[in-house]
Amino acid sequence: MDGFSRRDFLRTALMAGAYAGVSSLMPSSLAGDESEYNVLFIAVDDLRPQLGCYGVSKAKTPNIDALAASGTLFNRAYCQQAVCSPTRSSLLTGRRPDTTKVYDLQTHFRIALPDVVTLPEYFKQHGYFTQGLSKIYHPGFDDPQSWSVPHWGPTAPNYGDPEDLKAIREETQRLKQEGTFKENEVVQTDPNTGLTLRTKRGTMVKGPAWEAPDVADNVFADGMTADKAIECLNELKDKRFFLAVGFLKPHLPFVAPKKYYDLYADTKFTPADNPHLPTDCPELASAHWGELRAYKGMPKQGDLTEQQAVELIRGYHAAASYTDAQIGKVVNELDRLGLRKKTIIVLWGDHGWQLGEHGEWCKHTNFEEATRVPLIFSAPGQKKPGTKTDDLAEFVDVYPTLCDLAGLPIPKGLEGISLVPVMNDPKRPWKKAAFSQYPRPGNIMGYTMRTDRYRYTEWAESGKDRVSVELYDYKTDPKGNVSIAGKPENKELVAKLHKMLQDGWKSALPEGR
Ligand SMILES: [Ca+2]
Repeated sequence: MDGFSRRDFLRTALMAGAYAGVSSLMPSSLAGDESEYNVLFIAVDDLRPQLGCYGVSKAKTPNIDALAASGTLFNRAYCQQAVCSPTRSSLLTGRRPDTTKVYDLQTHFRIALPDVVTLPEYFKQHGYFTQGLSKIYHPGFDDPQSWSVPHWGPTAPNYGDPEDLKAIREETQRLKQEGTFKENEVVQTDPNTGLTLRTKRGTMVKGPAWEAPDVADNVFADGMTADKAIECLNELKDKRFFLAVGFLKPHLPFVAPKKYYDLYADTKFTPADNPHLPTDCPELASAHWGELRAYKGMPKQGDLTEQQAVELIRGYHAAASYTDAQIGKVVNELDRLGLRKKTIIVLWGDHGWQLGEHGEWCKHTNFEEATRVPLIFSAPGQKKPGTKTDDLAEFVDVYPTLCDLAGLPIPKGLEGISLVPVMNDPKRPWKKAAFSQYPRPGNIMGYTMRTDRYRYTEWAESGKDRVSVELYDYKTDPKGNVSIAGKPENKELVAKLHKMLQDGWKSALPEGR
């Protein structure tokens, strides 16, 4: 963020001496060559903080827990929009959805921001070798200029059971014969580069929502990705690298090798105890979890059975443990190669995930469970390894934080701030609020804001006065089960929070930032 925070951090770094010369005055083409630190950037799809290190004792995630024990865990980190492409576009450009204009899965950020320098691209400009593996940008919307070599993606089956794969093939064939199957379509490309800018989604034929075949890790995509990442680390070990490694689980379907389900064979899971919309919450807040309903055996409408809910929760944990094990392989290789002492690691799950809370499954809402995300930084020589902070953090902060940790100047135009001051002092006063948003059909946008104590949300149709409001007080209602926005005694509080939301993220920054 500024010279002070970086200097403050680097004073304690193992390699402080070697860093003294890195500053924003250095020609950008040389900065990476002079920088001491690599970056291992780990993106996990649909991972909420359902992890041991976040206090979830049932979760078996020893590798992510170990990473947290070596770094800083952000206990209250929030994505800017709880669905894949919008959150990834936001984090990777360091801009919020209202700037990227990516609110759906069909739009590339280069339509609104043709010249934006993405996070990996920025490191590339500073002499880093940047490489992306598996899901970093949303599938179909890669950004070739971000990478030194073409992006790599695994080719793997979605299921292990041949019967499940056969059923998908047969259903696809049937729809094609019937004439109702639609292929994914590219509807807009960049005339100069041919880059896909806008797509139209085709038919997706789904299998079961969970499966536990007795197969090796690398039969599926994430195991292949871990193998590839290990290969890349060996190739890149003498370069200054920014290696982005994406993992697909625990995204649906919860398909993981049986050994990860076996970890939970004796674990008793129970459905969420608040499986209903919060009291006095507007219907607009609900997303109705169409994503899950599309899987075989899931109800097309109405509730899940208790058994289904429990199996989904078990599957989510097993799929997260599978990814945790793959992350462990990659980090262990970094250790084995002796690269850990010069590699900054960041781990993030792209948005939260509702496991039945508020009657919701999946993401696509502005609720706490959909917007709260895991975020862990582990940097060599960091002042307070193994600390957790309750200071508010946002995904737009990842870009400037990595620049700050690597000693690169923080570019202009980013809409977040470096979290290095919090890594140095996890209890310091920090942002007053974290902001997220989610659109609904009919030109409606829901803006939400998490403060230390409250979540305040407004839903409104563009250009219209009518606004639906939600307010949760986590001090008196830790699960956010009752919206108290309409209570007469909260009129002044609602007015104050409304103003804070209107004033936006700049007004919520810490003093002096
Ligand atoms: Ca996702």
